[in-house]
Amino acid sequence: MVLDASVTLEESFSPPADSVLWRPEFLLGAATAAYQIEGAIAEDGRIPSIWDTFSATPGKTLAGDTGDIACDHYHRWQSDVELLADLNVGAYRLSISWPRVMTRDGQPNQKGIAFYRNLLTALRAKGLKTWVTLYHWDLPQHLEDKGGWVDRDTAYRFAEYADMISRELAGLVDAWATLNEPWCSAMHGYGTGHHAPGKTDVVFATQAMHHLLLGHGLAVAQLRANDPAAQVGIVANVGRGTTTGSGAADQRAAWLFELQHNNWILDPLLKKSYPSALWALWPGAEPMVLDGDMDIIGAPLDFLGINYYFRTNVVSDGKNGYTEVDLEGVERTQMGWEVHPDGLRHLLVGFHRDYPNLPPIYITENGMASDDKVVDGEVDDRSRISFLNRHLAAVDQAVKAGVDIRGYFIWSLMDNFEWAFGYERRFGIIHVDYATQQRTLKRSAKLVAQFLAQRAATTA
Ligand code: IFM
Repeated sequence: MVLDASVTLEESFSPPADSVLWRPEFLLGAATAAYQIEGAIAEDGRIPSIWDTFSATPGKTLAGDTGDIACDHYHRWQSDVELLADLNVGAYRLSISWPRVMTRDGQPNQKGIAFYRNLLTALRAKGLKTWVTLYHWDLPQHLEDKGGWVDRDTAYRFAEYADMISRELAGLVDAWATLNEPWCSAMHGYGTGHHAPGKTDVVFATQAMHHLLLGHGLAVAQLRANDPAAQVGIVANVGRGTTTGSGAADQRAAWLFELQHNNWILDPLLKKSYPSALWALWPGAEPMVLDGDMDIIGAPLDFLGINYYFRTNVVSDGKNGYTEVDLEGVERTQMGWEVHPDGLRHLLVGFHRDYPNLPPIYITENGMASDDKVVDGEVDDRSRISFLNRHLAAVDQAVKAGVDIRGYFIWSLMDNFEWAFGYERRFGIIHVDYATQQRTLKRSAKLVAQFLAQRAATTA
């Protein structure tokens, strides 16, 4: 890749000299997920996932888009690894497709496993650290047919998958994350129905969350046993909630928003209990928890992955909950999400204060969607550069406030299948032309590469 010589570091990606970003040990990477980029949904023995079923159901995704082809990464992974190396990033976060690597009867599918073995080997050969998520939402459909995450048995099936794949790939992974964003799997999958499998009952959502977390805890033990040199953690999406309301009920509404989004996951992981206020918010939805579950869920972690995107403004609903109220005149991304970097700083500092056993943090996702177009071979995504700059500054502020944050992954390496929003929403620092599968480095990608080259040169 040839960098555009007219683009200067000072112009738009310029962390101050004392920023943590300049430290060579601060990991800067890019992230993707299997279903969002791989395609090849019926090749080499891959079996159907809940997202194949959901996206093929009319009305579930924008324009009826599916992940059938996506970025065709399954066939283009070698050139995608070259692009990653050109970006000078220190790490790549990817996910493994459970239905690609495990047969219906729980046996390893060696052809699917070979894809990841080759990919991880190539990444390592380029000097990249490998961050592997086991579950980024693509549950095998046959497990959903038996009840999915609402059924406790799925947690045990997940542990078997973790056991199998960590034996197969031991030594090739720097960091294993069990789950990506259990909140979305549980709430959007089983509560709102916006995601696969599209169920809509909060009682399902809370039980699914418990089984996701139980599966996580069981998997942690397998990963540690099979791949002792690797770090083991989990990735949670977190949300900042504030209120424009003036009353105590509105303040409580904002508190409840964060409790529901953040503490619902972090308390069981780090305090071995669910926040009891949840059951007043969702009467009758307390999950069935068996003796010993919370100890399994609360197993020590090497890292906590934090995904952050936006702030939500809420007011009291006049009962025991909250209602979202959009703020006027604020900066928003193509998703309609408010750009609010200080929310990230605020949450990180709060987690550091509230959880004495908080493990080291990696920001495992942060980024924005914009309606990027290729013009004369270039993609000028200045809004993304500004977004990244401001969020990285927020991370730096949190580090200076004492939070142990060790890395940051941009979501995403390339434009991809944005779940219910299909291909219209573009999160990548690399543009993908889905008709030709042509990849074009956006301006943000070039600046990140340039910054990392400069960092390497100044710290060599
Ligand atoms: O694309 C998703 C990703 O799969 C999970 N975290 C949020 C991203 C943007 O919506």
